[in-house]
Amino acid sequence: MKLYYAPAACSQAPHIVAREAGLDIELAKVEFPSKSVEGGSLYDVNPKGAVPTLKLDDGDVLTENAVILQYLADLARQSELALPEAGIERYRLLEWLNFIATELHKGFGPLWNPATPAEYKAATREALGKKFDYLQGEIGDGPYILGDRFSILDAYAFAVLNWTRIHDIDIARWPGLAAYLQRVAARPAVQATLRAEGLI
Ligand SMILES: N[C@@H](CCC(=O)N[C@@H](CS)C(=O)NCC(=O)O)C(=O)O
Repeated sequence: MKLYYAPAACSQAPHIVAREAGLDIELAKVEFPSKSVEGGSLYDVNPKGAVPTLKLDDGDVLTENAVILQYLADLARQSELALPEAGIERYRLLEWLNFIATELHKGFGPLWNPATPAEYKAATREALGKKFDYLQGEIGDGPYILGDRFSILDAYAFAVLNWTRIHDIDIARWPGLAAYLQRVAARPAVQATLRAEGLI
């Protein structure tokens, strides 16, 4: 399996999950904004030109973070990362996954665009702040989103919440989230991921 990633991008979530699960994964670093990779282009592998992109050993290519994360969790069925088989727990996890993908991850969208006017960026930060209020209230003392069990949700939320540093949002306004980020960061697999991405 090969994971196309960019340092500190949302591809950090499957990168963390692969390491947490001890999966054998090869990394291909994509240069942004050129999207060049291994002498070619990310578009050669994924016409959407986005990371994460996961190339499976049989040549199939999977895209979309929320799907790649579920795929990896299914490969790690024997581990803490296993998805609940059925019942409300499964749908609760999917509900969170959708929230992280569509509200948190994509909530940052306008902040990445240099053409976004300053007032719109300010409104975006405010809207994100409301999502952070909600997330902080739900996590409480956690230690993780689902309580005791570290899951794909934490890998994804961790990657995305760290963008607050890039976009001038002071995470200290949410002490519960700041503490949560520290807990996730302390996990050996997360440290290994950050090292591999050249971030520490
Ligand atoms: N819908 C995709 C979006 C992934 C995404 O936003 N990736 C960003 C990095 S965090 C990216 O590659 N952006 C480059 C682009 O879309 O041009 C998913 O959920 O995986």
